[in-house]
Amino acid sequence: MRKTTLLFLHRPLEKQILLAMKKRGFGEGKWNGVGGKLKDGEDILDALIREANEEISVTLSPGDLLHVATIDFYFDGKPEFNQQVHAYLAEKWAGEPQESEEMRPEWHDYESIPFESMWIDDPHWLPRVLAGEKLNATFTFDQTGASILKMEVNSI
Ligand code: 8OG
Repeated sequence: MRKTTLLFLHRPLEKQILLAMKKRGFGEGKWNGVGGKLKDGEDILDALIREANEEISVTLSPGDLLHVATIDFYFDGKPEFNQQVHAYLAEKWAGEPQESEEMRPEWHDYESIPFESMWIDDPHWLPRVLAGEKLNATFTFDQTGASILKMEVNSI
């Protein structure tokens, strides 16, 4: 299955998460973390560090990235869309998050995460990883990704 990466910067003491508004491409108009596909020869951490730099101009060290979830996404009747998302949190980075052509970052309180403008699976796992859990999850969507047909979210 195709692997993609996803990273949320957060401030655990202030209970704030950095979300970025995707300005173009897949997921346009949604708040999300940063990340994307691996380039040839990259591993997951290389890809996350590159994407965080390209999308919001922050610099991360591999040791600052905490793996919090592996999520398999299946699209009913559209196996070419299936993907495995490797989700991370970081509470240390260098640089001030900046807007790019692709993303507009903004801090949000854990209590007021705008789930109505995010991927529909996010309310089922993001609050749990922010509360300190590590998860393995599987979501099956309909062909368009507009509804969840089946889901399983397990603590590891
Ligand atoms: O490179 P591209 O823009 O296609 O990467 C898509 C990004 O979106 C990547 O960071 C992984 C992330 N992503 C999905 N599905 C979901 C999802 O259901 N929830 C969240 N929060 N992010 C997702 O591809």
